[in-house]
Amino acid sequence: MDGVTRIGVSLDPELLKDFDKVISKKGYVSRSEAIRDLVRDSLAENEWKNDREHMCGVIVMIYDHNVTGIGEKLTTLQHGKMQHINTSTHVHLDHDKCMEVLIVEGELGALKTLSNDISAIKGVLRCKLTMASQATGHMHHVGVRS
Ligand code: NI
Repeated sequence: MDGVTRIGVSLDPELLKDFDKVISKKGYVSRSEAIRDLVRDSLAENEWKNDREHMCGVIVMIYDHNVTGIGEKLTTLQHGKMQHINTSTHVHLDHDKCMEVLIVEGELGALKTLSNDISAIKGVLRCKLTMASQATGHMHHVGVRS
């Protein structure tokens, strides 16, 4: 590989054994590849600690559509925060449960608030915010749920 700097890492044998076990389960072909991913994850997580950082990511929620008023509450909330919601997809999981995925962008603090507000709605069974990357703030709005 061009343009890489090689570093030596000292690990005690037990730690290395555990590490090798985990990375082989995950399907890594080399330690270098696994370490690169760990470093990237660690740097990304650090970005997620700064609430002023402009980020993009996804909110995944599961809810019970039978709960009175839940559809309207979710729609009203999302329309109020549409500047942060790039797009949304709804999947009917079974007779009672729906999954909705929102692609979101904005200051991390605002995205956390949006996710917490969704979690607080009665009938929302799970809601998880995952950050993907720092964002430029120029994501295109291709549509929001009506
Ligand atoms: Ni549904």
